[in-house]
Amino acid sequence: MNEEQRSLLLESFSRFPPPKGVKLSYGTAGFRADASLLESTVYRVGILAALRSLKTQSVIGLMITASHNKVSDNGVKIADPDGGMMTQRWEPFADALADAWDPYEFLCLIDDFVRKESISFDDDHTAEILLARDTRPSGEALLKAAKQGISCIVGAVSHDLGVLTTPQLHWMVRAKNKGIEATERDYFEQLLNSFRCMVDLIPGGRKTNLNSENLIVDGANGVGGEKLEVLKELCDDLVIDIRNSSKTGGMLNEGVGADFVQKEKVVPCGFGSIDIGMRCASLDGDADRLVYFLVLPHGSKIDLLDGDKILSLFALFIKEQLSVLNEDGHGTTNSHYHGHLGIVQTAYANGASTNYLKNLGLDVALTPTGVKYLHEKAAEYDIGIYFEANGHGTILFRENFLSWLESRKDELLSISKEKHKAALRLLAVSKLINQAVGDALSGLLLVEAILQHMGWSIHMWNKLYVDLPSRQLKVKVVDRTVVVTANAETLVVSPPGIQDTINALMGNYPQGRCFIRPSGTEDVIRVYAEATTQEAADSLANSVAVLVDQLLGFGSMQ
Ligand code: G16
Repeated sequence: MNEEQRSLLLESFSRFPPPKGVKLSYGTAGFRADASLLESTVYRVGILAALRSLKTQSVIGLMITASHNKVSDNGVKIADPDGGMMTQRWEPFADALADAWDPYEFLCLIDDFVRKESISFDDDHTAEILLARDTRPSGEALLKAAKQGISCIVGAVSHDLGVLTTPQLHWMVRAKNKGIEATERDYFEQLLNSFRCMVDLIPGGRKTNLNSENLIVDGANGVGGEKLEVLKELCDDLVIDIRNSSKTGGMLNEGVGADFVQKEKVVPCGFGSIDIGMRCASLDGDADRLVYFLVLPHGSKIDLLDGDKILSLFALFIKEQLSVLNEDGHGTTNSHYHGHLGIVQTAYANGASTNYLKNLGLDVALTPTGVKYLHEKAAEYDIGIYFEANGHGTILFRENFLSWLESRKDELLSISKEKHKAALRLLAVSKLINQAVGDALSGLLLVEAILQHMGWSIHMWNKLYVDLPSRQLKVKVVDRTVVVTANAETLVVSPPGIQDTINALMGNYPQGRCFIRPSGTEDVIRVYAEATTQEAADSLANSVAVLVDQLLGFGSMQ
Protein backbone atom coordinates (compact mmCIF):
# COMPACT_ATOMS: atom_id res chain seq x y z
CA MET A 1 0.00 0.00 0.00
CA ASN A 2 1.33 3.44 -0.80
CA GLU A 3 1.40 6.47 1.52
CA GLU A 4 -1.80 7.98 0.11
CA GLN A 5 -3.64 4.74 0.85
CA ARG A 6 -2.21 4.48 4.36
CA SER A 7 -3.12 8.00 5.32
CA LEU A 8 -6.66 7.61 3.93
CA LEU A 9 -7.14 4.54 6.12
CA LEU A 10 -5.62 6.16 9.22
CA GLU A 11 -7.63 9.33 8.84
CA SER A 12 -10.97 7.56 8.50
CA PHE A 13 -10.16 5.07 11.29
CA SER A 14 -10.29 7.80 13.91
CA ARG A 15 -13.86 8.67 12.88
CA PHE A 16 -15.15 5.13 13.50
CA PRO A 17 -13.91 3.83 16.87
CA PRO A 18 -15.18 0.32 17.72
CA PRO A 19 -17.72 0.10 20.58
CA LYS A 20 -16.10 -0.59 23.96
CA GLY A 21 -16.36 -4.06 25.47
CA VAL A 22 -18.05 -5.62 22.44
CA LYS A 23 -16.46 -8.28 20.29
CA LEU A 24 -18.41 -9.03 17.14
CA SER A 25 -17.81 -11.89 14.78
CA TYR A 26 -18.78 -12.76 11.18
CA GLY A 27 -21.37 -15.39 12.16
CA THR A 28 -23.95 -17.47 10.33
CA ALA A 29 -24.86 -14.56 8.08
CA GLY A 30 -22.29 -11.78 8.58
CA PHE A 31 -22.09 -9.39 11.55
CA ARG A 32 -25.29 -8.84 13.53
CA ALA A 33 -25.92 -6.83 16.68
CA ASP A 34 -27.93 -3.98 18.12
CA ALA A 35 -27.78 -1.31 15.39
CA SER A 36 -26.30 1.26 17.79
CA LEU A 37 -23.12 -0.87 18.02
CA LEU A 38 -22.55 -1.37 14.33
CA GLU A 39 -21.31 1.84 12.71
CA SER A 40 -17.62 1.05 13.13
CA THR A 41 -18.09 -2.58 12.02
CA VAL A 42 -20.02 -1.57 8.89
CA TYR A 43 -17.34 1.00 7.98
CA ARG A 44 -14.71 -1.75 8.26
CA VAL A 45 -16.82 -4.15 6.19
CA GLY A 46 -16.85 -1.40 3.54
CA ILE A 47 -13.03 -1.65 3.47
CA LEU A 48 -13.27 -5.44 3.44
CA ALA A 49 -15.69 -5.37 0.46
CA ALA A 50 -13.36 -3.08 -1.50
CA LEU A 51 -10.38 -5.37 -0.79
CA ARG A 52 -12.45 -8.38 -1.84
CA SER A 53 -13.34 -6.62 -5.08
CA LEU A 54 -9.66 -5.83 -5.76
CA LYS A 55 -8.67 -9.40 -4.98
CA THR A 56 -11.31 -11.00 -7.21
CA GLN A 57 -11.26 -8.22 -9.82
CA SER A 58 -15.04 -8.45 -9.77
CA VAL A 59 -18.08 -6.62 -8.47
CA ILE A 60 -18.85 -7.37 -4.81
CA GLY A 61 -22.10 -6.86 -2.85
CA LEU A 62 -22.58 -5.36 0.59
CA MET A 63 -25.97 -5.81 2.23
CA ILE A 64 -27.16 -4.02 5.37
CA THR A 65 -29.74 -6.31 6.99
CA ALA A 66 -30.49 -8.27 10.12
CA SER A 67 -33.16 -10.30 8.33
CA HIS A 68 -35.28 -12.12 10.95
CA ASN A 69 -33.82 -10.28 13.98
CA LYS A 70 -35.81 -7.64 15.86
CA VAL A 71 -36.07 -4.20 14.28
CA SER A 72 -33.54 -2.58 16.63
CA ASP A 73 -30.82 -4.98 15.42
CA ASN A 74 -29.02 -4.65 12.15
CA GLY A 75 -26.23 -6.41 10.33
CA VAL A 76 -23.89 -6.45 7.38
CA LYS A 77 -22.69 -9.14 5.02
CA ILE A 78 -20.74 -9.46 1.81
CA ALA A 79 -21.77 -11.18 -1.42
CA ASP A 80 -18.92 -12.73 -3.43
CA PRO A 81 -18.61 -12.43 -7.25
CA ASP A 82 -20.82 -15.49 -7.87
CA GLY A 83 -23.51 -13.92 -5.68
CA GLY A 84 -22.90 -16.41 -2.85
CA MET A 85 -21.75 -15.63 0.68
CA MET A 86 -18.21 -14.28 1.15
CA THR A 87 -15.61 -17.05 1.17
CA GLN A 88 -15.22 -18.46 4.69
CA ARG A 89 -11.45 -18.12 4.27
CA TRP A 90 -11.79 -14.36 4.74
CA GLU A 91 -13.94 -14.54 7.88
CA PRO A 92 -11.02 -14.54 10.37
CA PHE A 93 -9.70 -11.36 8.72
CA ALA A 94 -13.20 -9.83 8.93
CA ASP A 95 -13.28 -10.62 12.68
CA ALA A 96 -9.80 -9.20 13.28
CA LEU A 97 -10.59 -6.05 11.28
CA ALA A 98 -13.83 -5.47 13.20
CA ASP A 99 -11.99 -5.86 16.47
CA ALA A 100 -8.87 -3.72 15.84
CA TRP A 101 -8.55 -0.96 18.44
CA ASP A 102 -5.25 0.66 17.75
CA PRO A 103 -4.80 2.64 14.48
CA TYR A 104 -1.38 1.13 13.78
CA GLU A 105 -2.56 -2.39 14.58
CA PHE A 106 -5.43 -1.69 12.14
CA LEU A 107 -3.04 -0.55 9.42
CA CYS A 108 -0.63 -3.48 9.96
CA LEU A 109 -3.52 -5.91 9.84
CA ILE A 110 -4.60 -4.59 6.43
CA ASP A 111 -1.05 -4.32 5.18
CA ASP A 112 -0.22 -7.93 6.12
CA PHE A 113 -3.44 -9.24 4.67
CA VAL A 114 -2.99 -7.35 1.41
CA ARG A 115 0.48 -8.85 1.10
CA LYS A 116 -0.60 -12.36 2.06
CA GLU A 117 -3.47 -12.30 -0.45
CA SER A 118 -1.35 -10.55 -3.12
CA ILE A 119 -3.99 -7.85 -3.54
CA SER A 120 -2.88 -5.39 -6.14
CA PHE A 121 -3.64 -1.66 -6.03
CA ASP A 122 -2.75 -0.97 -9.65
CA ASP A 123 -4.70 1.53 -11.75
CA ASP A 124 -5.97 -1.13 -14.17
CA HIS A 125 -8.55 -2.38 -11.76
CA THR A 126 -10.56 -0.45 -9.22
CA ALA A 127 -12.92 -1.85 -6.62
CA GLU A 128 -16.66 -1.80 -7.40
CA ILE A 129 -19.31 -2.51 -4.80
CA LEU A 130 -23.11 -2.76 -5.01
CA LEU A 131 -24.78 -1.60 -1.79
CA ALA A 132 -28.31 -2.19 -0.54
CA ARG A 133 -30.27 -2.26 2.71
CA ASP A 134 -33.54 -3.58 4.08
CA THR A 135 -36.26 -1.33 5.54
CA ARG A 136 -34.79 -0.96 9.07
CA PRO A 137 -34.67 2.66 10.23
CA SER A 138 -30.97 2.30 11.09
CA GLY A 139 -30.14 1.16 7.55
CA GLU A 140 -29.56 4.52 5.94
CA ALA A 141 -26.94 5.71 8.45
CA LEU A 142 -25.17 2.35 8.35
CA LEU A 143 -25.10 2.42 4.59
CA LYS A 144 -23.33 5.77 4.80
CA ALA A 145 -20.71 4.21 7.09
CA ALA A 146 -20.19 1.43 4.52
CA LYS A 147 -19.65 4.04 1.80
CA GLN A 148 -17.05 5.79 3.97
CA GLY A 149 -15.21 2.49 4.38
CA ILE A 150 -15.29 1.81 0.65
CA SER A 151 -14.15 5.32 -0.23
CA CYS A 152 -10.98 4.99 1.81
CA ILE A 153 -9.66 2.42 -0.67
CA VAL A 154 -8.17 4.53 -3.46
CA GLY A 155 -10.32 4.54 -6.61
CA ALA A 156 -13.09 2.34 -5.17
CA VAL A 157 -16.59 2.99 -6.49
CA SER A 158 -19.88 2.17 -4.76
CA HIS A 159 -23.39 2.08 -6.22
CA ASP A 160 -26.17 2.65 -3.70
CA LEU A 161 -29.13 0.53 -4.87
CA GLY A 162 -31.32 1.61 -1.96
CA VAL A 163 -33.88 -0.74 -0.42
CA LEU A 164 -33.69 -4.27 -1.86
CA THR A 165 -34.33 -7.78 -0.61
CA THR A 166 -31.09 -9.58 0.29
CA PRO A 167 -31.54 -12.11 -2.54
CA GLN A 168 -32.10 -9.31 -5.07
CA LEU A 169 -28.69 -7.88 -4.20
CA HIS A 170 -27.01 -11.31 -4.40
CA TRP A 171 -28.73 -11.89 -7.78
CA MET A 172 -27.54 -8.52 -9.11
CA VAL A 173 -23.93 -9.14 -8.07
CA ARG A 174 -23.95 -12.50 -9.82
CA ALA A 175 -25.64 -11.09 -12.95
CA LYS A 176 -23.31 -8.09 -13.16
CA ASN A 177 -20.25 -10.32 -12.99
CA LYS A 178 -21.68 -12.50 -15.77
CA GLY A 179 -22.16 -9.44 -17.93
CA ILE A 180 -25.97 -9.69 -17.71
CA GLU A 181 -28.14 -6.59 -17.16
CA ALA A 182 -28.62 -6.37 -13.42
CA THR A 183 -31.31 -3.85 -12.49
CA GLU A 184 -34.31 -4.63 -10.33
CA ARG A 185 -36.44 -4.63 -13.48
CA ASP A 186 -34.15 -7.28 -15.02
CA TYR A 187 -34.51 -9.37 -11.87
CA PHE A 188 -38.32 -9.26 -12.02
CA GLU A 189 -38.34 -9.85 -15.78
CA GLN A 190 -36.21 -12.97 -15.48
CA LEU A 191 -38.37 -14.35 -12.68
CA LEU A 192 -41.65 -13.65 -14.43
CA ASN A 193 -40.55 -14.84 -17.88
CA SER A 194 -39.41 -18.17 -16.48
CA PHE A 195 -42.54 -18.45 -14.32
CA ARG A 196 -44.72 -17.93 -17.43
CA CYS A 197 -42.63 -20.48 -19.30
CA MET A 198 -43.29 -23.03 -16.52
CA VAL A 199 -47.02 -22.28 -16.60
CA ASP A 200 -47.10 -22.66 -20.41
CA LEU A 201 -45.52 -26.10 -20.04
CA ILE A 202 -48.20 -27.39 -17.68
CA PRO A 203 -49.46 -30.79 -18.92
CA GLY A 204 -52.68 -30.33 -20.88
CA GLY A 205 -51.94 -26.66 -21.44
CA ARG A 206 -52.21 -23.56 -19.31
CA LYS A 207 -54.91 -23.82 -16.66
CA THR A 208 -56.00 -20.76 -14.81
CA ASN A 209 -57.40 -20.96 -11.34
CA LEU A 210 -56.30 -24.53 -10.62
CA ASN A 211 -55.77 -23.31 -7.12
CA SER A 212 -59.16 -21.76 -6.69
CA GLU A 213 -58.22 -20.03 -3.43
CA ASN A 214 -56.11 -16.88 -3.62
CA LEU A 215 -52.61 -16.88 -2.26
CA ILE A 216 -52.30 -14.77 0.89
CA VAL A 217 -48.80 -13.59 1.77
CA ASP A 218 -47.46 -12.14 5.02
CA GLY A 219 -44.69 -9.67 4.11
CA ALA A 220 -43.22 -9.48 7.68
CA ASN A 221 -43.76 -5.67 7.57
CA GLY A 222 -40.53 -5.56 5.60
CA VAL A 223 -38.93 -5.22 2.21
CA GLY A 224 -40.41 -8.52 0.95
CA GLY A 225 -43.98 -7.21 1.17
CA GLU A 226 -42.93 -4.06 -0.67
CA LYS A 227 -41.26 -5.97 -3.51
CA LEU A 228 -44.10 -8.46 -3.74
CA GLU A 229 -46.39 -5.50 -4.51
CA VAL A 230 -44.13 -4.76 -7.53
CA LEU A 231 -44.19 -8.40 -8.62
CA LYS A 232 -47.98 -8.48 -8.33
CA GLU A 233 -48.29 -5.40 -10.55
CA LEU A 234 -46.15 -7.08 -13.22
CA CYS A 235 -47.85 -10.49 -13.17
CA ASP A 236 -51.44 -11.15 -14.22
CA ASP A 237 -51.12 -14.88 -13.66
CA LEU A 238 -51.08 -14.65 -9.88
CA VAL A 239 -53.77 -13.37 -7.61
CA ILE A 240 -52.04 -12.43 -4.38
CA ASP A 241 -53.46 -10.82 -1.27
CA ILE A 242 -50.52 -9.15 0.48
CA ARG A 243 -50.75 -8.52 4.23
CA ASN A 244 -48.15 -6.90 6.47
CA SER A 245 -46.41 -5.15 3.60
CA SER A 246 -44.10 -2.44 4.92
CA LYS A 247 -46.71 0.16 3.90
CA THR A 248 -49.23 -0.92 6.53
CA GLY A 249 -47.18 0.53 9.37
CA GLY A 250 -46.68 -2.62 11.46
CA MET A 251 -43.38 -3.37 13.19
CA LEU A 252 -40.83 -5.44 11.23
CA ASN A 253 -40.80 -9.12 12.34
CA GLU A 254 -43.02 -8.36 15.35
CA GLY A 255 -45.61 -11.16 15.51
CA VAL A 256 -45.21 -11.56 11.75
CA GLY A 257 -42.80 -13.09 9.25
CA ALA A 258 -41.43 -16.51 8.37
CA ASP A 259 -39.25 -16.84 11.48
CA PHE A 260 -42.18 -16.12 13.81
CA VAL A 261 -44.56 -18.43 11.94
CA GLN A 262 -42.05 -21.28 11.74
CA LYS A 263 -40.84 -21.09 15.35
CA GLU A 264 -44.14 -20.29 17.10
CA LYS A 265 -46.41 -22.24 14.73
CA VAL A 266 -49.23 -19.71 15.14
CA VAL A 267 -50.91 -17.30 12.70
CA PRO A 268 -49.08 -14.02 12.10
CA CYS A 269 -50.81 -10.71 12.88
CA GLY A 270 -53.29 -9.73 10.19
CA PHE A 271 -54.46 -13.34 9.65
CA GLY A 272 -57.46 -14.95 11.27
CA SER A 273 -60.51 -17.14 10.94
CA ILE A 274 -61.44 -15.76 7.49
CA ASP A 275 -58.27 -17.39 6.18
CA ILE A 276 -59.05 -20.89 7.45
CA GLY A 277 -58.05 -23.48 4.86
CA MET A 278 -56.56 -20.89 2.45
CA ARG A 279 -53.10 -21.07 0.87
CA CYS A 280 -51.00 -18.73 3.03
CA ALA A 281 -47.28 -17.92 2.90
CA SER A 282 -44.90 -15.87 4.98
CA LEU A 283 -41.64 -14.10 4.05
CA ASP A 284 -38.98 -13.05 6.55
CA GLY A 285 -37.59 -9.55 7.18
CA ASP A 286 -35.31 -9.43 4.11
CA ALA A 287 -37.23 -11.96 2.01
CA ASP A 288 -34.63 -14.71 1.90
CA ARG A 289 -36.89 -17.18 3.68
CA LEU A 290 -40.29 -18.57 2.76
CA VAL A 291 -42.75 -20.83 4.56
CA TYR A 292 -46.35 -21.73 3.70
CA PHE A 293 -49.12 -22.41 6.21
CA LEU A 294 -52.77 -23.29 6.64
CA VAL A 295 -54.83 -21.55 9.31
CA LEU A 296 -56.59 -24.21 11.37
CA PRO A 297 -60.15 -23.87 12.69
CA HIS A 298 -60.50 -22.73 16.33
CA GLY A 299 -57.76 -20.61 17.84
CA SER A 300 -54.54 -19.39 16.34
CA LYS A 301 -52.88 -22.68 15.40
CA ILE A 302 -51.51 -23.41 11.92
CA ASP A 303 -50.39 -26.36 9.84
CA LEU A 304 -46.88 -25.37 8.80
CA LEU A 305 -45.40 -26.21 5.39
CA ASP A 306 -41.82 -25.31 6.19
CA GLY A 307 -38.56 -25.33 4.23
CA ASP A 308 -38.50 -29.15 4.40
CA LYS A 309 -41.88 -29.38 2.71
CA ILE A 310 -40.91 -26.83 0.06
CA LEU A 311 -37.73 -28.84 -0.53
CA SER A 312 -39.77 -32.05 -0.84
CA LEU A 313 -42.11 -30.47 -3.40
CA PHE A 314 -39.14 -29.20 -5.43
CA ALA A 315 -37.34 -32.56 -5.17
CA LEU A 316 -40.39 -34.46 -6.37
CA PHE A 317 -40.82 -32.16 -9.36
CA ILE A 318 -37.15 -32.18 -10.38
CA LYS A 319 -36.95 -35.95 -9.94
CA GLU A 320 -40.00 -36.34 -12.20
CA GLN A 321 -38.39 -34.22 -14.95
CA LEU A 322 -35.10 -36.12 -14.67
CA SER A 323 -36.94 -39.46 -14.91
CA VAL A 324 -38.70 -38.36 -18.12
CA LEU A 325 -35.42 -37.09 -19.52
CA ASN A 326 -33.57 -40.33 -18.75
CA GLU A 327 -36.29 -42.84 -19.63
CA ASP A 328 -35.10 -45.01 -22.55
CA GLY A 329 -38.47 -45.43 -24.26
CA HIS A 330 -39.09 -48.93 -22.85
CA GLY A 331 -40.04 -47.73 -19.40
CA THR A 332 -36.53 -48.25 -18.02
CA THR A 333 -33.83 -45.76 -17.15
CA ASN A 334 -31.12 -44.89 -19.64
CA SER A 335 -27.74 -46.32 -18.65
CA HIS A 336 -26.14 -42.87 -19.18
CA TYR A 337 -28.14 -41.05 -16.55
CA HIS A 338 -28.01 -37.26 -16.88
CA GLY A 339 -28.46 -34.96 -13.91
CA HIS A 340 -27.28 -36.25 -10.54
CA LEU A 341 -29.74 -34.81 -8.00
CA GLY A 342 -28.59 -34.23 -4.41
CA ILE A 343 -30.44 -32.91 -1.37
CA VAL A 344 -28.88 -30.91 1.47
CA GLN A 345 -30.51 -30.35 4.87
CA THR A 346 -29.41 -29.43 8.40
CA ALA A 347 -30.06 -31.09 11.76
CA TYR A 348 -33.24 -28.97 12.04
CA ALA A 349 -34.80 -30.94 9.17
CA ASN A 350 -37.82 -32.78 10.44
CA GLY A 351 -37.01 -36.52 10.62
CA ALA A 352 -40.16 -37.28 8.61
CA SER A 353 -38.91 -35.12 5.72
CA THR A 354 -35.53 -36.83 5.63
CA ASN A 355 -37.23 -40.25 5.60
CA TYR A 356 -39.55 -39.12 2.83
CA LEU A 357 -36.65 -37.90 0.67
CA LYS A 358 -34.60 -41.04 1.29
CA ASN A 359 -37.62 -43.18 0.41
CA LEU A 360 -37.74 -41.35 -2.93
CA GLY A 361 -34.26 -42.80 -3.44
CA LEU A 362 -32.50 -39.44 -3.14
CA ASP A 363 -29.06 -38.68 -1.69
CA VAL A 364 -29.51 -36.58 1.46
CA ALA A 365 -26.49 -34.80 2.98
CA LEU A 366 -26.39 -32.89 6.29
CA THR A 367 -24.38 -29.72 6.96
CA PRO A 368 -24.18 -27.23 9.84
CA THR A 369 -26.72 -24.35 9.91
CA GLY A 370 -26.03 -21.45 7.57
CA VAL A 371 -26.61 -21.21 3.85
CA LYS A 372 -22.90 -20.82 3.29
CA TYR A 373 -22.46 -24.49 4.28
CA LEU A 374 -25.54 -25.85 2.52
CA HIS A 375 -24.79 -23.93 -0.68
CA GLU A 376 -21.23 -25.26 -0.83
CA LYS A 377 -22.46 -28.85 -0.49
CA ALA A 378 -25.33 -28.44 -2.98
CA ALA A 379 -22.88 -27.12 -5.59
CA GLU A 380 -21.30 -30.62 -5.70
CA TYR A 381 -24.28 -32.04 -7.64
CA ASP A 382 -25.61 -31.46 -11.19
CA ILE A 383 -28.74 -30.29 -9.43
CA GLY A 384 -28.42 -29.60 -5.71
CA ILE A 385 -31.50 -28.66 -3.70
CA TYR A 386 -30.81 -27.20 -0.27
CA PHE A 387 -33.23 -25.95 2.32
CA GLU A 388 -33.15 -25.17 5.99
CA ALA A 389 -36.37 -25.98 7.85
CA ASN A 390 -36.72 -22.22 8.47
CA GLY A 391 -37.43 -21.72 4.75
CA HIS A 392 -34.03 -20.59 3.53
CA GLY A 393 -32.95 -22.47 0.43
CA THR A 394 -32.73 -22.77 -3.32
CA ILE A 395 -31.86 -25.12 -6.19
CA LEU A 396 -28.41 -24.97 -7.78
CA PHE A 397 -27.75 -26.13 -11.34
CA ARG A 398 -24.23 -27.00 -12.46
CA GLU A 399 -23.19 -24.99 -15.53
CA ASN A 400 -22.13 -28.14 -17.45
CA PHE A 401 -25.50 -29.71 -16.93
CA LEU A 402 -27.30 -26.55 -18.10
CA SER A 403 -25.11 -26.39 -21.23
CA TRP A 404 -25.92 -30.04 -21.93
CA LEU A 405 -29.66 -29.32 -21.59
CA GLU A 406 -29.39 -26.23 -23.82
CA SER A 407 -27.49 -28.10 -26.51
CA ARG A 408 -29.80 -31.15 -26.46
CA LYS A 409 -33.22 -29.61 -26.03
CA ASP A 410 -34.05 -29.31 -29.76
CA GLU A 411 -32.69 -32.75 -30.60
CA LEU A 412 -34.84 -34.15 -27.78
CA LEU A 413 -37.94 -32.88 -29.56
CA SER A 414 -37.34 -35.39 -32.37
CA ILE A 415 -37.11 -38.20 -29.80
CA SER A 416 -40.05 -37.30 -27.61
CA LYS A 417 -42.13 -34.21 -26.88
CA GLU A 418 -42.17 -35.12 -23.21
CA LYS A 419 -38.37 -35.24 -22.98
CA HIS A 420 -38.19 -31.89 -24.76
CA LYS A 421 -40.66 -30.40 -22.27
CA ALA A 422 -38.81 -31.89 -19.29
CA ALA A 423 -35.61 -30.20 -20.53
CA LEU A 424 -37.44 -26.88 -21.01
CA ARG A 425 -38.93 -27.11 -17.51
CA LEU A 426 -35.53 -27.71 -15.93
CA LEU A 427 -34.06 -24.78 -17.86
CA ALA A 428 -36.97 -22.58 -16.74
CA VAL A 429 -36.48 -23.60 -13.09
CA SER A 430 -32.78 -22.72 -13.33
CA LYS A 431 -33.73 -19.19 -14.40
CA LEU A 432 -36.64 -18.78 -12.03
CA ILE A 433 -34.95 -19.92 -8.84
CA ASN A 434 -32.15 -17.70 -7.53
CA GLN A 435 -28.76 -19.34 -8.25
CA ALA A 436 -26.97 -17.14 -5.73
CA VAL A 437 -28.88 -17.62 -2.49
CA GLY A 438 -32.27 -18.58 -1.00
CA ASP A 439 -34.92 -16.16 -2.28
CA ALA A 440 -38.49 -16.06 -0.96
CA LEU A 441 -39.92 -14.31 -4.04
CA SER A 442 -38.48 -16.72 -6.59
CA GLY A 443 -39.22 -19.66 -4.25
CA LEU A 444 -42.83 -18.56 -4.01
CA LEU A 445 -43.20 -18.39 -7.80
CA LEU A 446 -41.69 -21.85 -8.14
CA VAL A 447 -44.01 -23.34 -5.50
CA GLU A 448 -46.99 -21.78 -7.27
CA ALA A 449 -45.87 -23.05 -10.69
CA ILE A 450 -45.27 -26.59 -9.39
CA LEU A 451 -48.61 -26.73 -7.57
CA GLN A 452 -50.29 -25.74 -10.84
CA HIS A 453 -48.22 -28.29 -12.75
CA MET A 454 -49.23 -31.06 -10.32
CA GLY A 455 -52.83 -29.81 -10.13
CA TRP A 456 -52.44 -29.80 -6.35
CA SER A 457 -54.01 -27.70 -3.65
CA ILE A 458 -51.94 -26.79 -0.59
CA HIS A 459 -53.81 -29.55 1.27
CA MET A 460 -52.58 -32.19 -1.18
CA TRP A 461 -49.04 -30.86 -0.97
CA ASN A 462 -49.24 -30.94 2.82
CA LYS A 463 -50.05 -34.65 2.71
CA LEU A 464 -46.66 -35.62 1.22
CA TYR A 465 -45.68 -36.71 4.74
CA VAL A 466 -46.67 -35.93 8.31
CA ASP A 467 -44.12 -33.99 10.36
CA LEU A 468 -42.87 -35.43 13.61
CA PRO A 469 -43.92 -33.03 16.40
CA SER A 470 -41.05 -30.68 17.21
CA ARG A 471 -40.18 -27.73 19.43
CA GLN A 472 -37.52 -25.03 19.18
CA LEU A 473 -36.46 -22.93 22.16
CA LYS A 474 -33.70 -20.41 22.85
CA VAL A 475 -31.78 -19.90 26.08
CA LYS A 476 -29.82 -16.78 27.10
CA VAL A 477 -26.40 -17.78 28.37
CA VAL A 478 -23.34 -15.98 29.72
CA ASP A 479 -21.12 -16.86 26.77
CA ARG A 480 -22.56 -18.82 23.87
CA THR A 481 -19.13 -19.41 22.31
CA VAL A 482 -18.30 -22.03 24.97
CA VAL A 483 -20.62 -24.47 23.20
CA VAL A 484 -18.71 -26.29 20.48
CA THR A 485 -20.47 -28.83 18.28
CA ALA A 486 -19.49 -31.50 15.75
CA ASN A 487 -21.18 -33.84 13.23
CA ALA A 488 -23.25 -31.11 11.58
CA GLU A 489 -24.19 -29.73 15.01
CA THR A 490 -25.74 -32.99 16.22
CA LEU A 491 -23.12 -33.49 18.95
CA VAL A 492 -21.81 -31.17 21.69
CA VAL A 493 -18.08 -31.73 22.17
CA SER A 494 -17.59 -28.92 24.65
CA PRO A 495 -18.31 -28.26 27.51
CA PRO A 496 -17.74 -31.94 28.33
CA GLY A 497 -20.62 -33.93 29.82
CA ILE A 498 -23.55 -31.99 28.33
CA GLN A 499 -23.97 -34.42 25.43
CA ASP A 500 -24.18 -37.41 27.81
CA THR A 501 -27.01 -35.75 29.71
CA ILE A 502 -28.80 -34.82 26.47
CA ASN A 503 -28.44 -38.45 25.33
CA ALA A 504 -29.94 -39.68 28.60
CA LEU A 505 -32.86 -37.24 28.28
CA MET A 506 -33.47 -38.28 24.65
CA GLY A 507 -33.65 -41.90 25.81
CA ASN A 508 -36.78 -41.04 27.83
CA TYR A 509 -38.85 -40.35 24.70
CA PRO A 510 -39.76 -42.68 21.79
CA GLN A 511 -37.96 -41.38 18.64
CA GLY A 512 -36.68 -38.53 20.80
CA ARG A 513 -34.05 -36.42 19.02
CA CYS A 514 -32.54 -33.26 20.43
CA PHE A 515 -29.53 -31.03 19.83
CA ILE A 516 -28.22 -27.65 20.97
CA ARG A 517 -26.07 -25.11 19.13
CA PRO A 518 -24.93 -21.54 19.59
CA SER A 519 -26.85 -19.16 17.30
CA GLY A 520 -24.76 -17.24 14.79
CA THR A 521 -27.24 -14.37 14.55
CA GLU A 522 -28.59 -13.90 18.11
CA ASP A 523 -26.96 -14.02 21.52
CA VAL A 524 -28.55 -17.35 22.52
CA ILE A 525 -28.17 -21.11 22.55
CA ARG A 526 -30.81 -22.77 20.37
CA VAL A 527 -32.50 -26.03 21.40
CA TYR A 528 -34.31 -28.31 18.95
CA ALA A 529 -36.27 -31.42 19.92
CA GLU A 530 -38.60 -33.80 18.15
CA ALA A 531 -40.51 -36.87 19.31
CA THR A 532 -43.66 -38.84 18.51
CA THR A 533 -46.06 -36.50 20.35
CA GLN A 534 -46.11 -32.71 20.80
CA GLU A 535 -46.10 -33.14 24.59
CA ALA A 536 -42.99 -35.32 24.38
CA ALA A 537 -41.20 -32.89 22.00
CA ASP A 538 -42.09 -29.96 24.30
CA SER A 539 -40.98 -31.82 27.39
CA LEU A 540 -37.67 -32.94 25.82
CA ALA A 541 -36.91 -29.41 24.56
CA ASN A 542 -37.80 -27.94 27.96
CA SER A 543 -35.66 -30.33 29.95
CA VAL A 544 -32.64 -29.69 27.70
CA ALA A 545 -33.25 -25.91 27.86
CA VAL A 546 -33.31 -26.10 31.68
CA LEU A 547 -30.05 -28.08 31.59
CA VAL A 548 -28.40 -25.42 29.38
CA ASP A 549 -29.75 -22.65 31.60
CA GLN A 550 -28.39 -24.32 34.76
CA LEU A 551 -24.95 -25.04 33.31
CA LEU A 552 -24.34 -21.99 31.12
CA GLY A 553 -27.16 -19.51 31.70
CA PHE A 554 -28.60 -17.44 34.49
CA GLY A 555 -30.55 -20.20 36.30
CA SER A 556 -33.85 -18.49 35.66
CA MET A 557 -35.65 -21.49 34.08
CA GLN A 558 -37.43 -24.18 36.10
C1 G16 B 1 -29.59 -16.60 8.81
C2 G16 B 1 -28.86 -17.59 7.95
C3 G16 B 1 -29.58 -18.92 7.99
C4 G16 B 1 -29.74 -19.37 9.43
C5 G16 B 1 -30.41 -18.28 10.27
C6 G16 B 1 -30.44 -18.60 11.74
O1 G16 B 1 -30.87 -16.41 8.29
O2 G16 B 1 -28.80 -17.11 6.64
O3 G16 B 1 -28.81 -19.84 7.26
O4 G16 B 1 -30.53 -20.53 9.48
O5 G16 B 1 -29.70 -17.07 10.12
O6 G16 B 1 -29.12 -18.78 12.16
P1 G16 B 1 -28.73 -19.00 13.68
O7 G16 B 1 -29.56 -20.16 14.14
O8 G16 B 1 -27.27 -19.29 13.64
O9 G16 B 1 -29.10 -17.76 14.43
P2 G16 B 1 -31.48 -14.95 8.13
O10 G16 B 1 -32.77 -15.18 7.42
O11 G16 B 1 -31.65 -14.41 9.52
O12 G16 B 1 -30.44 -14.22 7.32
